[in-house]
Amino acid sequence: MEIVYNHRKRPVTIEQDIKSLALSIGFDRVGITDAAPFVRDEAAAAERVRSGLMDGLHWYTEERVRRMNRPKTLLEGARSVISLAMSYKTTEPPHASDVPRGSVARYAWGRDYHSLMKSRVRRFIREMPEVAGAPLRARYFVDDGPMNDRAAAERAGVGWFGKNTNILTATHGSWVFLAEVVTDLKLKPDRPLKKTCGECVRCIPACPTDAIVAPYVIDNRKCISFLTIELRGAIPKPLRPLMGDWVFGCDICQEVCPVNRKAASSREADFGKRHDFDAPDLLPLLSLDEDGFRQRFEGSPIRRAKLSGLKRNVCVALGNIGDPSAAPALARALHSEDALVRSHAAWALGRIGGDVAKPALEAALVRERNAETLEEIESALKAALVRERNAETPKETSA
Ligand code: B12
Ligand code: SF4
Ligand code: SF4
Repeated sequence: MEIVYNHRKRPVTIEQDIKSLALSIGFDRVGITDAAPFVRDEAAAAERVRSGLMDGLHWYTEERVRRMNRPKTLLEGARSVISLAMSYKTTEPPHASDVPRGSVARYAWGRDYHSLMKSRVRRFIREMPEVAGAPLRARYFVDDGPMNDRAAAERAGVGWFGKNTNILTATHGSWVFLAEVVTDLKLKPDRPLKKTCGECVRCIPACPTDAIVAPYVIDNRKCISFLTIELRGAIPKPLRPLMGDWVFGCDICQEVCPVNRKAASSREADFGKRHDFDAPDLLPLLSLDEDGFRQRFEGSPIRRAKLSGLKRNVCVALGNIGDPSAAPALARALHSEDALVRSHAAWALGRIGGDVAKPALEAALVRERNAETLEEIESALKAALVRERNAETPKETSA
């Protein structure tokens, strides 16, 4: 191993210099592993695909699983993988509660992490050869490439797998984004941490949709993060009442995690909240058009849901919040050009019921031409009627 000396004449390894460089560029944790395959993770992920738990993510195939767990297939001559983590934990802003508001996963409160992390990783790679004292080849991954980010982070000692499948770091909890640099530079690997969740299982029963089907195993199809961000099309009806007010992503299994209680905050101002992104006022979102959506969510991860998906999520959240003040806006959404929005607005009106919802649903029943939406309106009307009947039936008292 090559050893260089700093000005105090203490030996400093290339590995230490590379880590110092990463920290100076803004990463919060850094670790190194070799480029051997992630054998356990490949087997687990392939099994997950075969058993249908990754259904809905059409790009998540067995072929992708093979590539993302074999760093040597990603860069010719790959010898090391540098795992980088950056905290996105920013402080919770206060909000007035006079209007129905939704919840947005913390990672989406600020600027899109892909662009920010990518520019930092590029800088890291540019400056690495000088630190290493040798030319090198490198390829980087920030979430969207064929690389198993969590498997690399675990083996590089950046953190450990929580039972909710998130990587937990000792300093910043699981509120970290992960990225990797695969390089042909030979570096001394770090050891995986010895830490585990121990006896704790808090996140498992906390998941409202029971998506954590076993420790370290998520059923993607039930995860609110998948339902609100990745799913195109209707949200399965049995899951809607369980989704609460989440309109983009979900943080419940991280919020309940005791390790996150002590998590240090992000140094990155760009991850800080933008106006009304963390707990958006829901009703104005229902009347956004494509231009308005683009302007409002410029540079935000929320754009990934697309306007149609976001409005669908807003309808579900409003149905779950159950505030009658949302009924007029939902009634207008029954006139949307988008059948997906009409269907979910109908569902929400069925949950809210009352003097605005019922006539709006009856009128929609007459004009609707889309078969699936018609079915949604019919069952929403039934739900509204049951609600009305229950409200009229006097409750038994013990007196
Ligand atoms: C697909 C995906 C999703 C899917 C599927 C989630 C999932 N659990 O895989 C959906 C859309 C639901 C999702 C949601 C979220 N995601 Co996501 N997602 C990914 C992506 C693109 C691939 C992950 C993957 O391969 N999953 C496949 C399954 C098989 O892997 P796994 O669940 O991690 O399971 C592993 C363990 O079971 C392990 N294992 C097997 N046996 C055993 C046994 C033991 C004892 C142990 C310890 C481990 C272990 O092997 C498996 C494979 O590595 C990565 C980016 C990337 N390229 O890696 C981001 C990524 C995992 N997501 C991320 C984030 C932030 C989220 C959300 C928090 C966003 C949100 N707030 O809404 C949620 C968290 C939900 C959750 N509890 O996992 C971060 C996680 C950062 C971290 N600290 O871990 C990543 C790494 C993106 C990034 N670069 O920062 N995500
Ligand atoms: S992100 Fe939400 S829905 Fe997904 S596993 Fe965690 S608690 Fe469950
Ligand atoms: S809540 Fe408990 S079991 Fe779940 S990830 Fe955190 S420490 Fe692990």
